[in-house]
Amino acid sequence: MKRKVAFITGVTGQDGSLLAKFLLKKNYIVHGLKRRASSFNTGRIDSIYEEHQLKNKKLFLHYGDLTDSLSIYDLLNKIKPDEVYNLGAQSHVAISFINPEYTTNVDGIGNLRLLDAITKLKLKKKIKFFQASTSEMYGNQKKILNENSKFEPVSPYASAKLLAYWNTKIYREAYGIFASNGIMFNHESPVRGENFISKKTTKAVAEISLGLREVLYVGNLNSYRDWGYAGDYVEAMWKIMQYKKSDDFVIATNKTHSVRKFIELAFKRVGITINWKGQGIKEIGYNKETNKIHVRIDEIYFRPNEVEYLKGDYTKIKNSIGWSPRINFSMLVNMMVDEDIKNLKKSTIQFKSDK
Ligand code: NAP
Ligand code: F7E
Repeated sequence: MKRKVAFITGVTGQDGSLLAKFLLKKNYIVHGLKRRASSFNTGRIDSIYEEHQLKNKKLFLHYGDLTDSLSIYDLLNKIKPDEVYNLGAQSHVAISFINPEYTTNVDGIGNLRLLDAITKLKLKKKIKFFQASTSEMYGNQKKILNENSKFEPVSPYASAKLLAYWNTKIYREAYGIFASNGIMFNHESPVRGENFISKKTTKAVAEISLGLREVLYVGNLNSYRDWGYAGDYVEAMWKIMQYKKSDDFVIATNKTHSVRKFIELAFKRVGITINWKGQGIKEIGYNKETNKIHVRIDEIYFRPNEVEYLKGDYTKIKNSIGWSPRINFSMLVNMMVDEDIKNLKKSTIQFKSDK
């Protein structure tokens, strides 16, 4: 059988690297877009690159950028993929307030560059397109959200993603492209970026448990997120692309937990019970047994606008495509803490033997 060809933007990121692994296991040929950087940015895919590229040429990386129409057009023309997964983005909500124009260019117009290239190329092959849309598009509604809920973005990241969401729909309807949106709620993994609250917490907890630091500084403890496991979410992306028709699907767990709860669970994994004292920026989280302070608030992590509560209803994808999450919240937190401890121990041993 002819091997399918996938093109992934954001292949060096959390989801892109997990999706590349997933598709390679399914015998795809995978092409990924990577940005030029002054230091290596392929840490998440180096192991699979060695395994697959050197042995039987299944994984190819190409320099390019979502802000560069020429590179996008040229690569699609050369690769002629069966499936395009647009996962590339400036994906940090707080940073989108600092770099709103750049975020809009990459996250909003980047999507348009891909969609427009697909229509203009007029390839014989029908290219399928997946857009990594986000629960941030809903903004602050404090209710369970599904495909019919209204969008009320409250950050430049969310409005850029909403532009991409609409253009995905518009190109589907106007040009008949197979173009689907996965409206994804937060999803994490051991390879999550280190400035998202999940990974920032689990890494700090691992360091605290090994005596390498004492305090974790955070912002808003009281927001709620619907946290799932990224490995489950890349499977959902692929299933959406194999479905009989293109459409928009919420990918979520239908559960929500506070940042505070995430932190408590992560500490629990290493045997520390966190108690809370004080209010606002004076609030602290301390070890119930030793009284040592392990969590403090730093205002720099507050956002100009906050999404306080997110919870997604994944009934549509469950009933139509047969996808459900496998990893629950506590399994996710434990997995991330365990992996961070393992990696830290490895690097400490490495450091000692290097000395
Ligand atoms: P991530 O770890 O931040 O990865 C983003 C990827 O995009 C990286 O490979 C990054 O390259 C690349 N990128 C950034 N700017 C680019 C540009 N100008 N041109 C080309 N590539 C660029 O994000 P993620 O968590 O894997 O998320 C994947 C996608 O899903 C993103 O679109 C995100 O907005 C969306 N999403 C994520 C979540 C979530 O909870 N994870 C939820 C909903 C939607 P470098 O490695 O060089 O930085
Ligand atoms: O924040 C609060 C913060 O940055 C989660 C992205 O993948 O999911 C992600 O966006 C919550 C927020 O993720 C800190 O204020 C407290 O309420 O981990 P986060 P996010 O903003 O929800 C959506 C679905 C995406 O699409 C995005 O690409 O945690 N929080 N203290 C903190 N957040 C961070 N980053 N750092 C703190 O110290």
